[in-house]
Amino acid sequence: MIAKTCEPHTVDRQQPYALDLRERTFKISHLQILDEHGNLDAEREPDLSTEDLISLYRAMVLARAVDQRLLKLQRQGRIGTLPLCTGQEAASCGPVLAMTDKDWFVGSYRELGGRLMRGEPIENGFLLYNGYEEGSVFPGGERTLPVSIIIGAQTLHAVGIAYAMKIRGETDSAVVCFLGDGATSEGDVHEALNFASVWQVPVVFVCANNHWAISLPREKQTHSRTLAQKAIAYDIPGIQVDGNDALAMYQVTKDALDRARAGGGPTFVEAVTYRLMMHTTSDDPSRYQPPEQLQAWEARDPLSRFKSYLEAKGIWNDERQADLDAEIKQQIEDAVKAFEARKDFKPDAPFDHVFGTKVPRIEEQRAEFLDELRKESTDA
Ligand SMILES: Cc1ncc(C[n+]2csc(CCOP(=O)(O)OP(=O)(O)O)c2C)c(N)n1
Ligand SMILES: [Mg+2]
Repeated sequence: MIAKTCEPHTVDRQQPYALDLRERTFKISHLQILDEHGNLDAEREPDLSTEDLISLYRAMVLARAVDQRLLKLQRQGRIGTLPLCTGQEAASCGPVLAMTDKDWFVGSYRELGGRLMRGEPIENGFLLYNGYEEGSVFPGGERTLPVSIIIGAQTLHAVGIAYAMKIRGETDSAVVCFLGDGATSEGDVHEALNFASVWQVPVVFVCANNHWAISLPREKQTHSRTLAQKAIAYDIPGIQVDGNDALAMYQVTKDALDRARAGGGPTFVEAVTYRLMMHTTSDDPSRYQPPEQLQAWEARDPLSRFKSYLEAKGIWNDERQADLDAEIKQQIEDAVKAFEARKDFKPDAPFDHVFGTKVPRIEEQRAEFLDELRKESTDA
């Protein structure tokens, strides 16, 4: 069989032959609506109600407070290892405001704010990072996938879900999939992008470029000047957004979701943000993070700029802030109490979830594990 050569319409046969990469013709657009001082690009201000704006701010403040409380609990030995999300609140809360309950949230582990906005109880974080399986489920959370620690793997799940939607003819829902900058070096992500485009499925990838993959700086992990440009190879629109600007994150996700639901296919959003705390509680960023870089990003905090914006609109003030802080403090304390009062820990629960049905080899391992545990408690 003679294969027909198929030339993409973007190939310009008049271009002089050259291997010089300095001539790059693609362009990546960048969206920012609220700058780091809270100044607004009024022409691009999203059409959001006061209620929506306050719920967005509340979610970001709550996420910050829960994150800091989780860190303290870990340092006191009351909880296990966990990743911190401080600084990245806008990158997940903005997108979640644009989502409906019918949309699927497929996340990594850096989207605490977005998860809380999806209705996940605060207690879930405490449970999850203390080894309770129950921390991965919640009533009404059927379309919110559990935290994925396997870098990039969730992007395949997202595309699979979106493909199922397409087959079923669902046109009122789409998938928002979160990943990190480091994940773009995983094969899974490229397979996911490839099939998302081949099948033209309704998925929005939100890639949080927080400048680090543990201690590896973004520029040592990829030579691409932007992460958004990676989408071009798959013929997926790729855009860079100020990931600390909750309004821009909301707007870009809304536009991408509208496009996806209308059959327009996938979008790849690079949310430029920064991890203000350690990678996880077992990491010490002072060993690799330039202090001036941290300071520069502290000044671009997503919370303070959003607060300034609300104040300028006349819908926020110190009194409301004090009320919110007190309410959140109480809410977190209640969740800690509920979590620490639980006595129903089932140490062999992970064995329940390896396969859907019982498998002899897993059951042997369960028995061995429980036996070891019994021995340890009798020795103690
Ligand atoms: C497949 C896989 N490889 C390696 C790891 C170990 N690991 C955990 S977090 C991480 C860095 C991920 O960086 P990035 O995607 O930028 O996400 P971030 O942690 O910055 O949110 C790595 C390599 C893992 N969890 N999964
Ligand atoms: Mg990263």
